[in-house]
Amino acid sequence: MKKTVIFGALTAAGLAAGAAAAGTLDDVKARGTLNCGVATGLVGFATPDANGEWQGFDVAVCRAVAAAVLGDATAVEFVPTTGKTRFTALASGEIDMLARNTTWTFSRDVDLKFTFVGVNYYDGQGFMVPKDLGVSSAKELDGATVCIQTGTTTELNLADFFRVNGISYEPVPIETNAEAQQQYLAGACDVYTTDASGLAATRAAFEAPNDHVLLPEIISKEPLGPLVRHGDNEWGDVVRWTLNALISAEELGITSANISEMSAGTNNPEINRILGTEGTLGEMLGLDADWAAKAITAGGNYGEIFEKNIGESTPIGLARGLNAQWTEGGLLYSPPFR
Ligand SMILES: N[C@@H](CCC(=O)N[C@@H](CS)C(=O)NCC(=O)O)C(=O)O
Repeated sequence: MKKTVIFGALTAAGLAAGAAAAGTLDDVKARGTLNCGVATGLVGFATPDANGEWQGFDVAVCRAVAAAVLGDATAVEFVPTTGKTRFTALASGEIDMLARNTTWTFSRDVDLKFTFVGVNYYDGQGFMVPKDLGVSSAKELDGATVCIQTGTTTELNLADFFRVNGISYEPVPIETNAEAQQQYLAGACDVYTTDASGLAATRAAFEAPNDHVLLPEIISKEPLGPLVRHGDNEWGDVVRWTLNALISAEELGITSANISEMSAGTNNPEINRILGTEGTLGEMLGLDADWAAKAITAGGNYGEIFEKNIGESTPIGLARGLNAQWTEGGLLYSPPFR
């Protein structure tokens, strides 16, 4: 196997969100737009379409928050971030929140001082190889060159996996997914490793997706979710409960098709509390009574957002799997709206 490129020492250490100021909700309201950090480009998750409009599963979280806070799902300034730049962008206040396949880990919470408000995609790290390589397990990758995005959990998991299995590899450090795709297709590395959802999205963009296989091993837990700075709990609550509203909406059967009808009142008290016809949940958050209705209207409930952007009917073709509702055998479980 090819041996290329040198290892770059890569860590997000040294960052601190200490500069975080409270009052993000007021800042966003005063500004009239939400500054939302997303990926630089990952089909299905966050990518500008032919008209330059951002689309995707992570983008939908930004739009839902903008709709909840500002009543306008288009009032978002999307800020592309790489694996490396995303934490500085959030810590410095350049963005109000990050919604970019980012894994919730101990050190990002405790050391970098960010609050993950929930999980919008339960993932795990996988490997993609060209079929021609003739490899059927990651354990056969001894000596391989591996394309890997810097500043990610992927780097550390990769090192752990090879160490535990007593095999060696040569990392080919990469900044963005687009670059990884290019390098991998050009043969600069034998293997591309990242979160399995990212591999599926990347492969879907290939001219000949069937010439590449995802190996069976999933070597880590990657709970991906939106995050905010420590120290601004009110803002954290807004983002957390917007995500929960999307998840609960699916569980309770609130959809794009029926939301205007349900917003007139139903015989389910929890639906009424979410949609603001009963109780004062919006007021508690510092938002309008119909904040969640606006968030759900922005792109549909969690299930609708999943199906439209990354689901089985899209080229990315992801099954719900762990991301099914708890009532369907998955891990999605919103706390109650009461
Ligand atoms: N889950 C990992 C990896 C996240 C990551 O960087 N993923 C890549 C590939 S799925 C990505 O989003 N690329 C998009 C881009 O480069 O803009 C983490 O949080 O560190």
